Amino acid sequence: MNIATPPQVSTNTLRDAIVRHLCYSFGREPDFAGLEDWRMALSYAIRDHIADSWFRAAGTARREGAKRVYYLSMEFLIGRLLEDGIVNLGLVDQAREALAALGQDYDTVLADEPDAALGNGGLGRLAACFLESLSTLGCPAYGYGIRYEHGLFRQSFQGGRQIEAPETWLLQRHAWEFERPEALFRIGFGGEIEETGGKVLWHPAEHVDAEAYDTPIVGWQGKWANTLRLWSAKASDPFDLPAFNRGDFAAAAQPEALARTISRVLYPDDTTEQGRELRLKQEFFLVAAALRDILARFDKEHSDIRKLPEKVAIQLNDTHPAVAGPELVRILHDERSLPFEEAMEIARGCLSYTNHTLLPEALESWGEDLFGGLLPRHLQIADLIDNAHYEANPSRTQSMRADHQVKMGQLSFVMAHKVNGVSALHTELMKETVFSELHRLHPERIVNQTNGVTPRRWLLACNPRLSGLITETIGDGWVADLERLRELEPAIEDAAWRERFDAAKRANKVDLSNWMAAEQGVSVNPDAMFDVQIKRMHEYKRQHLNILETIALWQEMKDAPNADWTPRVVLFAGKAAPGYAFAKDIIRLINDVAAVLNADPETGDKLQVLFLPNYNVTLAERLIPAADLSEQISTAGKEASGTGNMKFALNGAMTIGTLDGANVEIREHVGAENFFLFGMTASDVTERRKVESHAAKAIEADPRLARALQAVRGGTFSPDEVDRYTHVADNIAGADYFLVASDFTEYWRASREADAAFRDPATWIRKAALNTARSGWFSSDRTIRGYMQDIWAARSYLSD
Ligand code: NBG
Repeated sequence: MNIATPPQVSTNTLRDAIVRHLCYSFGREPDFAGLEDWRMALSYAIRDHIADSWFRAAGTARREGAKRVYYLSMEFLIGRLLEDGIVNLGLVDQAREALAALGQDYDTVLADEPDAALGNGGLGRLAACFLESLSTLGCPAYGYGIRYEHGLFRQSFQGGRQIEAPETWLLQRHAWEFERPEALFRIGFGGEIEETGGKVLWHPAEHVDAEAYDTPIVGWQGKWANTLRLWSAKASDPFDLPAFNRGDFAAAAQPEALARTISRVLYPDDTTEQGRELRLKQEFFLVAAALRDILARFDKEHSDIRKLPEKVAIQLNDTHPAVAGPELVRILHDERSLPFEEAMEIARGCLSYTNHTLLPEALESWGEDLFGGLLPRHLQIADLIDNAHYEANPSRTQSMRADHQVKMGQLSFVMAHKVNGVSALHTELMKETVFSELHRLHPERIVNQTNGVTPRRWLLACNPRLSGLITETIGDGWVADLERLRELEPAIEDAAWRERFDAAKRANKVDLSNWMAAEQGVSVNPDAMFDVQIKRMHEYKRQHLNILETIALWQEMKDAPNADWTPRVVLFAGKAAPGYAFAKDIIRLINDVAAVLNADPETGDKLQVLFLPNYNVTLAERLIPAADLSEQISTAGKEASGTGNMKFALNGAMTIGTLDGANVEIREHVGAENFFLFGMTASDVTERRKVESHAAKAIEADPRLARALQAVRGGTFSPDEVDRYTHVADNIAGADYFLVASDFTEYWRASREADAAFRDPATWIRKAALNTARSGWFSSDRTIRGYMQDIWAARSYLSD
């Protein structure tokens, strides 16, 4: 059970390993190697050490017959992995020096790695942080997902408009995965059901093969590594030879093309469903392959299937893998002959479900024709589950099978032994709204696990200046025990220390400014406040509130150009779902506003706006360490948690935000005086929506808002097409479901408070540093410990 730490690796050993891989894994002599060759060789040299941890961890788990945690997720937003591996193995100096000895620049080599964008946003990044924390904590675990050929689309702008291009991360060589042709499962769809002798058999009409690709995910100090297993779809019968011999080459290639469609694209949308049948196919493909794999591993180690819940914990990341309930019951009942009730109990003992949103349009529900056409036996089982649940709870009024639908939220709830929300507020709202009846029937089932982020990537690796200062001040114990950042508090009272904190932030801002000048051709003032809103584009996240306030500020600056304004650089980044027209219009509006403001000689040195294209994990790692102000301004009750909000606070940015999601807990931890709060609460929001013409009233009461809206409506930012944004202004002045108008006045007030605070550097720096010192609770290590204890009954196999 004792896990040895990996052997110390010297610069020379690492250098030799790089050269060896360059020559013998990639067939390149050093003199002829290009950047990608160096990156691949370094990655393989690092991967060797990760693989050693990985083998040791797998061996321990097997020997101990350990309970495994299985995290089923349609998204894993892992980003780049090379720096992550180097940092977690503690090999930064050695890698830098080894490359230098070979005439290569460390940062350039690292920057060559493609960013694996196998997710949309917070939900996918959370899954990635969780895998890293599971490894850091030594909890045996697998992430199961899909190996999308194309991750989230690549975004660029043309005339301010979002342009989508396919993401081609697999065209470059990918260093981290191991293909597992032996881990292959045949997955069926459609077909018939046969009932014979009291047995039910499903005969699918169509098959595809799921082939595994494994990526080891290493934890802090390389003590443990878990597996991310991604499934790729291959044709079961790759080639239709008779068709080929007839000369019909297109038909011959069809089975292959059809199958590959399943793992071709990640749905570029985290709130609505598109391409419905394909999406359901993807979900079942993931679930069916994962469950076969889980059971094969269980069968190797144990003989009594009734022990499954003691050895297997399966977490459903949102409802996307919810068909795991019926599929596991089908396997246990139809294939392994357990009585139906018992099959359901065993499945429920293994399964638990995380809800990530209350937005009604994001709660999956499938028409029974579609569902039953693709998964006929699962539809029957969903009915049986629903009936059994009704018989046990006759006071129930809502069925998961109402309106000819299969409601995946309710199905997940009924099939899970625990259901969790992702922040305290969100969990309470779940109990009061979407799951109120199920909560009444099963009051012990809903628990909260507030999200977290891994401090290895989101502080240690992405912000070496600040993390260096922290380690110098309190030692490096904080990396594995983030709450120890509290030990910084005495140092924060020391003016000289605060200056060093500030110098780190300023240097990060200079780096970002230089990068933006080089990449975007825009020079910004590094002494201005860097005010950052980065996240998916959505009306509930209210990027339009931010740009309206920016417009109002610009108008006031023009009224009094010589007043003592706090200079601001307002930065945005984020992708809009290709079918979400309003969100795309907001991107264009922001770009149009940026063009006008940045060219204004009166204000251009005080107020600049920039929308950075193609937001991804790598861009977040660049922006967050350089931020002064973190914009977390969603309509209260809509953002389940947020995790970007945690990354900013940890890196010493102040938050301007509403009482929504995890903002509530961030404010409690960092202190109300170190957080710019504004806006309505979730219950205010519900009440305000009932007020007739609430938006018109808010606009009438605030001339600043009226003037800013008038500029949007009147074509100030679209002189070539005056009415381009009339509908945006109408939306805000009309129904205004997300209460942009009603929260504007308070948001303006809080923004000016932020301006005033920023003009007093001593106070600002102290507040910013306190944000860092008090964000320790938002480590995903804390979150994962919570899941291990309250949901999975899983343990750590590390000895210390
Ligand atoms: C998102 C929420 C975020 C939350 C992440 C991770 C979905 C469906 N939900 O607020 O919008 O932080 O999940 O829990 O993507």
